[in-house]
Amino acid sequence: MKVSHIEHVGIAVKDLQEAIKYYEEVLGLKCYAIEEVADQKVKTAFFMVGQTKLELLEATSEESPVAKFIEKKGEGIHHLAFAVNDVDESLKEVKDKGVRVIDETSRKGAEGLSIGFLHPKSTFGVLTEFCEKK
Ligand code: CMX
Repeated sequence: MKVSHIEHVGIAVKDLQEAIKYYEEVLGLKCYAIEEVADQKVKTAFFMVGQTKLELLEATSEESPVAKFIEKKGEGIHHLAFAVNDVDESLKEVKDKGVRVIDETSRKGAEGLSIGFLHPKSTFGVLTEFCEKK
């Protein structure tokens, strides 16, 4: 597998519109897209900061991983996403090396990317995502 760069940093928020206001009006960034990812039970808002994206995440259901995260830990950094050359191959490779994967195979994430998650208990406390532009 090959990690090329940090694709995005995911930040869990309670209220997407309130959080967007902070990033736009205080930090002067521009939200370029808002997208609901039904499969992940989240609504996302994207900002470009140089080469890296910020992904704000609001839960769309109480069963959303983001709702559970906020309930337990409060708002804050939720995950780190690496761009890789091949998500399926990368998930298999890290699994073979003993890392606990959440997704055995890739699924469709925001912006049409192929994604897959590694469990934070196996990655030094950081929920880790692999992303691939198809
Ligand atoms: N970062 C770090 N640790 C986390 C975490 C996170 N984001 N989410 C959960 N944990 C920790 C919990 O604190 C808990 O630790 P303790 O046992 O020490 O208390 C442990 O992991 C288990 O957590 P849990 O609350 O019992 O939650 P679940 O096991 O039900 O789910 C996880 C945790 C990571 C498997 C689940 O959130 C998941 O599948 N995430 C991947 C999908 C996702 O997050 N989608 C939203 C983003 C989608 C997108 O970017 O498009």
